[in-house]
Amino acid sequence: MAVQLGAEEKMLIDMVRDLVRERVAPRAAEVDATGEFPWDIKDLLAQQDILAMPFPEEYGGLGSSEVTILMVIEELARACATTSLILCVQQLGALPILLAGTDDQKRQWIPRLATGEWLAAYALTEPGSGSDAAAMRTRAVRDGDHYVLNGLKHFITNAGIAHVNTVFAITDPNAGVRGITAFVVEDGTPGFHLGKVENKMGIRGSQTGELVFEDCHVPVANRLGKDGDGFKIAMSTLDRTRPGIAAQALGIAQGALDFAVAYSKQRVQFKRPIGDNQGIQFMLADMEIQTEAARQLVYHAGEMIDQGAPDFGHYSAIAKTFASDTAIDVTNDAIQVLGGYGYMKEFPVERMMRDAKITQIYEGTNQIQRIVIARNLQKRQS
Ligand code: COS
Repeated sequence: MAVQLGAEEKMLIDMVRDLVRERVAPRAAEVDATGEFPWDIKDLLAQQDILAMPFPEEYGGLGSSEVTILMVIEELARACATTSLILCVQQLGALPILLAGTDDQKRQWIPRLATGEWLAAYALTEPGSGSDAAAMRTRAVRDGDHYVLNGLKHFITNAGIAHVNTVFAITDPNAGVRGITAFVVEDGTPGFHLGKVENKMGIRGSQTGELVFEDCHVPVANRLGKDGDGFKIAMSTLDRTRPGIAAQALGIAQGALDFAVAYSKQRVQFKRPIGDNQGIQFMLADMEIQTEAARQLVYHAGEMIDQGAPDFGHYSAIAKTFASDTAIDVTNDAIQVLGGYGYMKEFPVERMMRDAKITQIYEGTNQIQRIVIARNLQKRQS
């Protein structure tokens, strides 16, 4: 399957490739080492309109196709997974507004997300509700023209740096999944603050932390959809964004493979480049087979979304599972090709392996993806 891109999209991908080589790749190791959010890179993505890609033109965005967004995420992740996550989460945090918001709500928040002036966050997970998203405890109680939020969200990407936080909370504790409602909580809202910031294995430049709600008054005007719509909004958002994580995993795998191939050509042992050995060639070939297979699944999921296929979530889950498992296998093998050098921080492949691990976990573990896939299979036959 060859994805057909228009001339503009091709130019955009070429521009991103140059940008990554010149500006992103040279910063990647430092971003990982310091663990600080790369504001300069965020500004660069904003200036180049990359953060505008997921948003419709009428709200100041580029209105890019999902396939193009995935290709850009892939290019960014080849050099720096943290950088690619900035685009992924801008889409993740804003999608509930695009899917369920009114025109007024979209006009209120989307244009400044599209320019990159504001960042977005998606706050679903809590200490006691990870895979079981419906087990959340954060409460939202209606009080006149406000809701009062109390609770804690954790492992939230962009915690404390996002202006627009999409937050899911229980409005009816007796209604199960139909008692969850979605809100936008803006940075600076009284009763809303950053809690603990996590120290992570990978994607270290991305800020992950807790969001704390203590009698936080959120206007009714900030509710997305109706009371009780929250769980469906959360799930249909993830159906659309999981291919972004798959694209990130694909980019990491491609970056590690590129590095391993180059190394195998110049590293000499036993008087010849190690890449002349069939043992290494077979490893490189297997890495390429997996990476290329992942690419086809990622682009296919994007095309399903672009076409509005009714079961695109099925293909999102497949792409995310396969691409993230591939990223782990390929980065692991890349380290092996480099031998002892692969284990050292002087070379990028150990960082790539640490970054790859999260793609098997966030936006739904690969075990959850398999549940989604299996349930879809059963539904098709019912
Ligand atoms: N799109 C729209 N609606 C969906 C949906 C989807 N993809 N998946 C489920 N729903 C709806 C169901 O139709 C059902 O609605 P009704 O009660 O009206 O029929 C409701 O949501 C509950 O569905 P279900 O019974 O399948 O929910 P479960 O509690 O069993 O959870 C999983 C389903 C496991 C798929 C869900 O909890 C999940 O995705 N967990 C992972 C969460 C995650 O990805 N976290 C990462 C956060 S971002 S880093």
